[in-house]
Amino acid sequence: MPRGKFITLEGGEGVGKTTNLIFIENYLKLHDIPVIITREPGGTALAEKLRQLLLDKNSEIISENAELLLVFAARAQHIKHVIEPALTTGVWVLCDRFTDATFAYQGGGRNMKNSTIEWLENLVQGSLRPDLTLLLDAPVEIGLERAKSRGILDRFESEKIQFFEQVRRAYLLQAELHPSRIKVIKTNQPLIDVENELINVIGNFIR
Ligand code: Z5A
Repeated sequence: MPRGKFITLEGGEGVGKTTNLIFIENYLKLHDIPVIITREPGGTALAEKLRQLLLDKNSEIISENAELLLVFAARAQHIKHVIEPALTTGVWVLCDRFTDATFAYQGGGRNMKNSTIEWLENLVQGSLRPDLTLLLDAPVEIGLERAKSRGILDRFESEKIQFFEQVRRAYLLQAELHPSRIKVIKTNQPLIDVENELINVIGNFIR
């Protein structure tokens, strides 16, 4: 049985990851591709608990190292219990955020060294990397406006605008570094146009 493909969705606040994840899942199913959707941080019972700790804005101040290690601890569980078992049985995995988010948020947002993140990436993931990454990109103000309209902001969403600008820049840099894996899709356009671009990219990928 061929190994499943690992597709990740990335982008800053409110760019439309969750909205488009469902669309992509349906598109793959239409093509008879077995697929699961999952998210980071999260995806297992322990990883979801770590997610709550990471997003809780009433927690004690979380140090940058602690934040980075919590993200990778959740990822280690997720890979072992969800991602690898699916891929090895031929199921495709569609994941809302993965390690590009660490380069963007902890690297770009918190100014942590990429070499530290890369070291943890190799430790926790071995050779596992996404086969395709869809980077949804929109100006920071648009994404934040959309995210705010949903109500209470979490620990990350409460950061200042400069943080999100740094996150966005770091994401776009990741795309420049990995042009064959990461496809940038602008989401400051009507949803129908975003969906058409997604069909284009994923259609090519399937073929
Ligand atoms: N984090 C980290 O620091 N390091 C890591 O390694 C990882 C994560 C993996 C949780 O992520 C946090 O964890 C995240 C970084 C950190 N920071 N935060 N916050 P999350 O994925 O749960 O959180 P999120 O980025 O806040 O996701 P989100 O706010 O749910 O945004 P979204 O999924 O991209 O957007 P959406 O819910 O699909 O869309 C937002 C609204 O816009 C919604 O009402 C839509 O109907 C609307 N929308 C979407 N597309 C359009 C278009 N094209 N036009 C008009 N309206 C639209």
